[in-house]
Amino acid sequence: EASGVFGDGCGGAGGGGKEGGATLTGSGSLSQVSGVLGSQWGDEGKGKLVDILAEHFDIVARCQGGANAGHTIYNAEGKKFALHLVPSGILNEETLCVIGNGVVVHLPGLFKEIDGLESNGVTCKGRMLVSDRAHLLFDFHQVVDGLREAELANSFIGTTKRGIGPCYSSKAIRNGIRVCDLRHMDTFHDKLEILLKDAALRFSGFKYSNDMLKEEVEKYKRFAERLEPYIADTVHVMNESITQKKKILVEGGQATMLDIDFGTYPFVTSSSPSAGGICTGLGIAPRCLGDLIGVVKAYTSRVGSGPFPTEILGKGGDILRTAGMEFGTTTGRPRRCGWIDIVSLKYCCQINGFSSLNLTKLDVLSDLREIKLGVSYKLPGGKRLESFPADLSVLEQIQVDYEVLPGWNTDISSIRSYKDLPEAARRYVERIEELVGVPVHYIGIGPGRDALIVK
Ligand code: 2SA
Ligand code: GDP
Ligand code: MG
Repeated sequence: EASGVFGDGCGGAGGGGKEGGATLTGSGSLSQVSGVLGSQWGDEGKGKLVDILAEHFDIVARCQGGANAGHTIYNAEGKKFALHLVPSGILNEETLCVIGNGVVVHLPGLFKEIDGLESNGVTCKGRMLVSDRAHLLFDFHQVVDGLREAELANSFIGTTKRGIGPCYSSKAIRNGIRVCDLRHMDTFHDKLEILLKDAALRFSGFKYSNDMLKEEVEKYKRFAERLEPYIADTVHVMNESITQKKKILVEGGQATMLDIDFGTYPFVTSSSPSAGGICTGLGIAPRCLGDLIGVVKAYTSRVGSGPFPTEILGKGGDILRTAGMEFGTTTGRPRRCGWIDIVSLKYCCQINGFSSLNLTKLDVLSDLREIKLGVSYKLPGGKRLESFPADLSVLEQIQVDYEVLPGWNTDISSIRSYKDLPEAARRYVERIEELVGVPVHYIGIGPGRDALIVK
């Protein structure tokens, strides 16, 4: 039968081997290939939505980034899991998890994560595939990440120091080492030596010895054996799955405002966390993409340096950070906090074409008397900006116009139905929908799996 991905296997509502999800979507079932993407500067709560939706999908796949991501999820018993490379579908026993070609894979970290999950009763073997085209991220990439940050001194990016930029640099400059190279250990030593030599030539602080290199190669021989059952041509697997009408949910890491092209460059990550990254990072054709859900926090956070127009400095920011427990899932760094930014959110909606939004952490705003929404940017002379500026010097000058709405001053964390939310909370949600022009289908009112209102 298989008419291929250009036959009737692509797109469409529902589709797939898995039934429904209707009760979870607020407007019928999600498309055969759907995605959950960050629409601020990360940590919007993508992992939680992916974990919740996973039971309606056959596959949950990561397409970009690496162990810089930190997705915190809770299982049915309320046990906490912090995932970095393993997709957030792993807690759902029937889900196949895929680490796509666009991901950069640090094997020591991946095995540590797998061990941690397995010791907590979550099986990974037989349930997870790693693309043979994915690039390997080595310990030395992490060292180089740190050296680059140190070299930048006061203009440091505030990376997670997980080696992400250096590994994508190796990929772009075309001497990277891929997962499929683990099947050719005879040439592995020489390939790795080229990378280490490069790093030593560039950074006087970077040293390596032949013994270290040999040791690393021996380690990777063991890793190669351990990884073998996970290695697959995931491009083929994804496209065969589409033909077989299986349902695929793509889990974004980071967010559009950290996108290498669309984010606040150079204060961005080195991958494409926006919609385009799904196609390049998994080998899925654009016409196969269906519903993309933008995850947006009811306020905004950013970790690392770079422009943040609606940031609240001082005590106000501390209140949100404490109430929202805004500390990095990977590094533990305190996150900068501020009001929701409608200008950047609209920009993210344009780029990604979100079909709906998941507004998360609405509960965190419950104690505030007033809530602000950044609705437009203007230049010092008063001229309004039409779009999100590329130029950081412009972003530094802009002033944000705010709309102020009343708070609701009551605990909403046990509410499960939209109509039961206080009127002021509903007004806030509906104002966001009005300003952005995209419906909010999901509202997060707590970290737990059940703390979700479907509108
Ligand atoms: P990198 O390490 O090269 O990707 O850093 C470049 C920028 O991207 C930001 N970035 C993130 N921002 C928010 N959350 C991320 N994941 C972790 C989390 C972060 C943590 O879930 O909390 O634990 O600190 C993430 N990953 C990358 C980073 O802060 C830089 O601004
Ligand atoms: P991700 O990187 O987008 O997956 O987000 P993180 O897991 O890094 O950060 C989101 C944090 O907020 C996690 O600790 C979640 O458990 C938590 N969280 C997610 N949704 C909600 C919500 O609706 N309310 C509250 N209070 N916490 C939430
Ligand atoms: Mg995170």
